[in-house]
Amino acid sequence: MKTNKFNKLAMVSGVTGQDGSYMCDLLLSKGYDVIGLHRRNSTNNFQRISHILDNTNFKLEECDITDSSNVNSIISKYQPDEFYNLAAQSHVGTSFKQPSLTFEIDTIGVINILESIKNYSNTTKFYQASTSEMFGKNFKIGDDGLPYQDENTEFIPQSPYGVAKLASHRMVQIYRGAYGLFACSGILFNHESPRRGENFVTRKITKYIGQVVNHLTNDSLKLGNLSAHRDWGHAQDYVRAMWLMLQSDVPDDYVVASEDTWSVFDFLRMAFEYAGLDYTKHVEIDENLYRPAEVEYLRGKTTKAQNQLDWHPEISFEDMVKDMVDSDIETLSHV
Ligand code: NAP
Ligand code: F7E
Repeated sequence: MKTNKFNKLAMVSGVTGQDGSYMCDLLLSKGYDVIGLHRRNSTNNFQRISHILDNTNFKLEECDITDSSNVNSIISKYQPDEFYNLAAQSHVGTSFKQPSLTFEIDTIGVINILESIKNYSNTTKFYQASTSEMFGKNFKIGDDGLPYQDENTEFIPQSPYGVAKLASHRMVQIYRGAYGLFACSGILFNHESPRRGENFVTRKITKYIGQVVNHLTNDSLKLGNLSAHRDWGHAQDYVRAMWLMLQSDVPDDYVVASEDTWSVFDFLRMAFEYAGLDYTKHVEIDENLYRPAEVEYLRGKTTKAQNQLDWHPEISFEDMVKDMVDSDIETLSHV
């Protein structure tokens, strides 16, 4: 189906997630017809896409990427111009508790899509959501003496999630080299937004601030390791990089990052200060929230994406923190 034969057709898996929802917003704004793939849940979770459900260029289809027959029937039916695979078990902490499920979704699910594109729709351009978590403990030292990771840094993952994502990253390279598929991976560093899942650390902090400001909680905020450093950007900037990869002449892999790094503690302090709150009165360290293995330092170098895709982030770390705090204070004022 192409709802309008002049429009390009894009398929987005993980449409109920943070990135899937922003990707659909971007594609619809560019005039695409968009098919969003979601898996069946006992209750609908369309909060992030409620504003596009009535858009005539947007359609939802049920598809669990771990079911190859389901994936085959959807891809062979629509043969999309572009496929953005944003579906995953994306929580690193959860991947230690559910390693098999994480591998099933984050590796086997990707193979299902690649096989299906190869067999039924081999001109479809494919985007895979790879991750800085694949670098694990590894980094290089730059001319400025600071550690960083780029496309040539060796991957030494530290979590079941990182291993599963590295396996699918390599699979994308194999389908590109062996079968000539137009398949790209974005090695994306952490990106956040008001639509970020509530059990990732940034959103956990800003949602708590929204609850305190609106007098909805007397509980403390329990957190784990505050010393880890992350390269945090805004999801809206990052979905633009994904789209640019599929518009380029040659398929390739790209690091997408802000080139800056902050600790979890930095994020905590800045978010509380912006809301006019004293974090020392609210935060409690809970050893149970520490991970069995941690990635301590991430800072991406984006020279390749800047030079080859002309991609540059537009939203600063400080503005991203403010955006998330403002949004949670506003949303929770209506509760
Ligand atoms: P997210 O908010 O957790 O969204 C994940 C999406 O995947 C949800 O829509 C989820 O559906 C869907 N999903 C999970 N299992 C599925 C299955 N078996 N079949 C079909 N759909 C399934 O993640 P995100 O932050 O948007 O991230 C998007 C992608 O980028 C993920 O692959 C993630 O691993 C990767 N990534 C994220 C970051 C980041 O910082 N955000 C950085 C690097 C890479 P439900 O709503 O039903 O759970
Ligand atoms: O943890 C520490 C935690 O879960 C960030 C995913 O999008 O980015 C994300 O993975 C840091 C870690 O993100 C809590 O130990 C402390 O050091 O927000 P996070 P992540 O693990 O970096 C990568 C690039 C992805 O690809 C993933 O899909 O914060 N931390 N206290 C905590 N983390 C959580 N979740 N909850 C805490 O209470």
